[in-house]
Amino acid sequence: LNQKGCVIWVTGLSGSGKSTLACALSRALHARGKLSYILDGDNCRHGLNRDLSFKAEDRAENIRRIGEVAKLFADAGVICIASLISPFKKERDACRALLPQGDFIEVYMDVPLQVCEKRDPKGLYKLARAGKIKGFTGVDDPYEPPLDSEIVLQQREEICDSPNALAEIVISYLEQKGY
Ligand code: GGZ
Repeated sequence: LNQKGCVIWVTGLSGSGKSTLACALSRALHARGKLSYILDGDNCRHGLNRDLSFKAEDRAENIRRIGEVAKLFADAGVICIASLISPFKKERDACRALLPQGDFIEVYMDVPLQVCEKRDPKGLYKLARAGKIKGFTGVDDPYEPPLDSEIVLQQREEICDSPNALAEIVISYLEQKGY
């Protein structure tokens, strides 16, 4: 395998485009002959993390486990794309600390809550506003924005940039860093 492993940690609110970016990025890497693997929070909650809820301590454990698994993939030389809300700075930083300097690349999907809420692809914000989901991130549960992400993908507009364009920003960063 002619590549160096790393973790691309995609954090942001529900509806900020984490999973979409992860897919576009994985495809763009594949086209360049690079092996990647996506660890998606929502998907992992059906298997590895099916015992975890959305209360703070379970979110912390969700982040921790995905961080540990991502490290294993990176050790194996894979570009591991972890996409989960990961609302807490402390847990994100703990995942960062598992990897050698430079091998943890945090990507912040910086999309205002109002934009995510307007997109509401799964209708979850609507349910949260109606009180049918309790403790929804951004509505009645916290999100601590990263202050020092390697990459910030800002989307101030409702009409989003194409996922491929965003993926290219990450690809450029990776190329520049020799991955
Ligand atoms: C936030 C929730 C909640 C609550 C269900 N809060 O955008 P989605 O729908 O498709 O993905 C979200 C997913 C969040 O799981 P994560 O593992 O990424 O979260 S965390 O890192 O905080 O552990 C959302 C859906 O699950 N979802 N209930 N209460 N998002």
